[in-house]
Amino acid sequence: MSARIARLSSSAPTEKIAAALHDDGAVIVEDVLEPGLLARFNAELDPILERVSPERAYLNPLLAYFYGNRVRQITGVAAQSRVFGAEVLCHPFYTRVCDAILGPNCGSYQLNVAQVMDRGPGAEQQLLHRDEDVWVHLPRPHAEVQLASVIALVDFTAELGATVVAPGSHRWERERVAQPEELACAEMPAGAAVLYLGSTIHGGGRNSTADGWRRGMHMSFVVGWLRTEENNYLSTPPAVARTLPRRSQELLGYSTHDAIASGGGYLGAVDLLDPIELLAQGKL
Ligand SMILES: O=C(O)CCC(=O)C(=O)O
Ligand SMILES: [Fe+2]
Repeated sequence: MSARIARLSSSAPTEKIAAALHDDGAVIVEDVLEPGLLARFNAELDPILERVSPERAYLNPLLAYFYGNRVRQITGVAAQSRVFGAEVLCHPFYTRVCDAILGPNCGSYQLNVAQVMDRGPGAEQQLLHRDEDVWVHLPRPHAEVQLASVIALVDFTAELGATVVAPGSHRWERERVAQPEELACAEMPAGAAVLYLGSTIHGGGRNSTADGWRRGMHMSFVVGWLRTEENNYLSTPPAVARTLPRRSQELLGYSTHDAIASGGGYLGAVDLLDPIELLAQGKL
């Protein structure tokens, strides 16, 4: 694993972060979550993770193989962690990067999936993949539809299973397989994040430690006109969404996707109205 991922600080100009993503398909950004926020988030996750078993049910055998049985997962994080729902999900850092990467290709973007992935001892390297392959029917080439990330909630080391990325692979032919020397390991301190495009090859790393857990926040965003991987309206139903900031409600898909200004139409209406307004009026 001798390839390198560009490294920037979260205080770097958005254009620099976006340029690294467009050039290399991935970038490590340090200090995405400030220490106080990180500590409060982890404190909220601790008791939830205590109750989670790595042996869990999955939609189908492929997903069971993909995640394996050594990973503790928290899904529907916005409904389980107030810190996530009110502060991490709508963090201004993600807004400015998503505005730059996804903004030009949609009326608005939304959360695709939010999962805490606590990869335990014995977790094997995930099958290397492109996240955007869930939308296999989307013709190629296409504009950028997804920005994905893993936030390190503990220090990410190679031994602990830091995310593995193939920089530049967003431009490769579909069939090309990443060779070991083309892979980079996203070693980074807690609070940093590795950001990658939907078309960049990557995967969770192998946890070769005897007793360490690699706690990461897998969070990705997608243009508002594609169906999301996690059903965010059911995972974070109106009763919970109502208590979250409006920006988080938007990201959870409660607002319509309005492309009328671009000559398109709207998506996601309820009773021909914008559900986020119905939520605000107590009608949802
Ligand atoms: O946990 C990681 O490092 C990456 C996870 C991932 O790529 C995925 O689940 O799609
Ligand atoms: Fe992935």
